[in-house]
Amino acid sequence: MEVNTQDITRAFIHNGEALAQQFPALQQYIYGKKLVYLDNSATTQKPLSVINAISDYYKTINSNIHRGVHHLSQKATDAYEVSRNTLAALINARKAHELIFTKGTTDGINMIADVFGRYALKKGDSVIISAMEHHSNIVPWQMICERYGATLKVIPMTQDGVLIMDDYIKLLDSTVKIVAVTYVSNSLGSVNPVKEIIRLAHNNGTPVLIDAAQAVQHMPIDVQDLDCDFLAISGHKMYGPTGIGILYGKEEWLEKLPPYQGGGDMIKTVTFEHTEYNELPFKFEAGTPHIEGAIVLKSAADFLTGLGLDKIAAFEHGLMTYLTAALQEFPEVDIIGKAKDKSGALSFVVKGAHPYDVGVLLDKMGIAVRTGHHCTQPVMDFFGVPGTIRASFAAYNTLDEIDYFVSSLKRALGMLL
Ligand code: ALA
Repeated sequence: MEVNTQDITRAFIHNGEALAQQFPALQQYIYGKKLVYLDNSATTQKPLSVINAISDYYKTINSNIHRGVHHLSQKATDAYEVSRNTLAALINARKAHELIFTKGTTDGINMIADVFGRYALKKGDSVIISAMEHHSNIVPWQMICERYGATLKVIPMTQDGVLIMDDYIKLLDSTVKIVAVTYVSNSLGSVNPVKEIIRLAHNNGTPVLIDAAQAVQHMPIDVQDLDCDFLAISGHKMYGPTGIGILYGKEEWLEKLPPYQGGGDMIKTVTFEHTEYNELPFKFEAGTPHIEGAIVLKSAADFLTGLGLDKIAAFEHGLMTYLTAALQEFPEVDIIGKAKDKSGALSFVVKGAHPYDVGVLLDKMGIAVRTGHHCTQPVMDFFGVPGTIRASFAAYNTLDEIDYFVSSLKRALGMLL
């Protein structure tokens, strides 16, 4: 593959400096080598704006929300709702109350599997997922199908890691009550045609949940344009804190689905005989939430919009193209996932070397990658590999880091093969 490197920007420049300068964790040396962090699909590092927002929260706001009349409680409540508004704008939701704060993508998917299962699933029904789902978009549906006697159906993929749309169309029949698919595969990097998946499902009268955990940090997302019914994201993969995420649901769905958990905040009135549930979004936010995380998530959203998601997508596409071309020069390397449209993650195996051993040697050279099945065991089974080595990108990575990664991989393979 011929790559014109002149077309690729070497670093994302923001406010006159390379973006990595805003990330204290990236300034570290690991085993005497400058850290090269390529495990961004697992979690991203945090910019100073996010780190400072955490500290500011505890210095000036810390209080419980939606409860106290006192100043700090009001301040916390305001900041919490301002963050919800900002995140609604980030994904272009029609209304802020269509966003529920969750623990993360896994929590959001489990929530919908549980409440949708209660609302709609019965024996003989089915749920469609895809062959490249993360375990968190397989297991909750398996559990719920088992509970109600429904069947889990799987959209197959090609050897390139591309969903087979003709087979999807064949699976879409009157038994299908919901479709749940990932926007971007965490282990293959494939970007799925989710808009078309949603359109076809809607023609069948079926709602769709999108797992956007690996998309929201890499490309603009517009839930109204996609017309998805539900969409789940995680804060920590988009430069924000861990333990916080967003579940978007169309108002009409969130209104009719039953609440997920019972507790404080999700009620209007309670007697021993009957509970009247609160309005959206509080109906789905039982108990004291991760207030700090929710408030700080605004800073992560501001960071993304400040950089520009179109610019991030174009820049990271350059990193992906550059590394793909470099890896193709290694005769012993086989890239797993060859979809034309890829984002975020590049997986590969090395003939004659276990992914774990490659990962350990790279670590000694200061490079962080993830090795293993990446919580997608069915993907590994499909490709007949025990696991892969996965380099995954963020906007702060640079072509110099990719050059160092490639030369370090060469050294590691020299030791192993
Ligand atoms: N889902 C995360 C990953 O792909 C943890 O690494």
